[in-house]
Amino acid sequence: MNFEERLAFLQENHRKLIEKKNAPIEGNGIFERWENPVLTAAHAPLEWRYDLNKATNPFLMERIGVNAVLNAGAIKWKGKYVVVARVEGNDRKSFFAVAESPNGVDNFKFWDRPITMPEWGEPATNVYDMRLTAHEDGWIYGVFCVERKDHSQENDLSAATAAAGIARTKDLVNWERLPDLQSKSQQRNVVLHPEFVDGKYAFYTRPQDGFIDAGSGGGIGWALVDDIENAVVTEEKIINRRFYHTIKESKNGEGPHPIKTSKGWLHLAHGVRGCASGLRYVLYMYMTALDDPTKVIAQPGGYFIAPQGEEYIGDVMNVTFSNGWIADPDGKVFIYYASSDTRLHVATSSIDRLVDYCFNTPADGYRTGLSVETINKLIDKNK
Ligand code: BGC
Ligand code: BMA
Repeated sequence: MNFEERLAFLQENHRKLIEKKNAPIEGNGIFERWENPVLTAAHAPLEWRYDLNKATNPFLMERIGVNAVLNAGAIKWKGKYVVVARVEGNDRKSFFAVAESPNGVDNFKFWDRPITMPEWGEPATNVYDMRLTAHEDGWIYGVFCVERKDHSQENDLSAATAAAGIARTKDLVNWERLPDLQSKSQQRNVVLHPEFVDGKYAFYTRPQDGFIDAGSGGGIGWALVDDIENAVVTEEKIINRRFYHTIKESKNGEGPHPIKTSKGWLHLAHGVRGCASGLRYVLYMYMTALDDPTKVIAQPGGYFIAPQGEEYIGDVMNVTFSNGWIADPDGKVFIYYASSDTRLHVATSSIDRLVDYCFNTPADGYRTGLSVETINKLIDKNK
């Protein structure tokens, strides 16, 4: 193909991919997965990847590769379904980029440029997994993981530190960076609660012993912060614990901020267990009380979404991860989850179904005997 033919070929394929219609797949009744991923590396605009000038790129070769589009924050904004995705280049550096869709399930299109995130402190080696919160203070916040080299261990090339970066915006284009959340431990999966609690900003945290190990961290934490422009964790209480021989034995973390329902705060989180093939990441749900977002009132046992089919395959196998969902005024819920750190999918459900799921799915009994007892109860009921 000559330059012009190749350009037409690339543009046509890109347009077809973006405009591809999506369709729901009937499943377990709790949610519907949709057939096609909503964002992949191939959705990245051609202008980000190709020098489109014939004089400087006569072979029309890709100059900058995009490796994956994954873990996206999500928000309904000006009537559009908007995600802030983690886009990862072939160089393993990830950054944030906004994509929008008219219907939440297909036609996701990236805005012209990725987000230029201002730095705070030592410039980050990597940033990822932004949680978006339209806070009652009027700002849209993005809280994300900031990874830097751990300079206390220069001989270990993989030694790193994780902290929660905080930025805010009114238009999703211009971001004001605030100081990182100050905390005794390293932090990943930090999420800002949308409402003030006791007049303070409230964060879901995930204290960890080191860069990878949640260790003695205990689970998903909660901390109240006086000043968002100088956010310091003084007290942290664990609100959703990890347990032996469950889907969240080794780690867990809050997903997007919880959705407020008439029955309580509806939470989406991820749980991790270690096995011979590595870490397995699945999604689970729980609910907390409206008058006390730290009090768990429902904890369905087991996972809500786990990898299935092609979702198993990718850069980091056996991973489903979510940091974004959108609840429409009519109660429809769009859950954006990534598979195997490679692509972004959508599953849809409703607030009523998810609340029903949380209250009526048996809790984990923590031992096999109780699992059998629970099944027998259901069989008796069905007799
Ligand atoms: C990766 C993340 C991962 C984290 C912990 C980072 O370097 O970019 O995707 O969650 O390490 O394994
Ligand atoms: C984590 C997350 C994600 C990622 C997952 C699996 O720690 O923060 O970025 O999806 O690991 O690699």
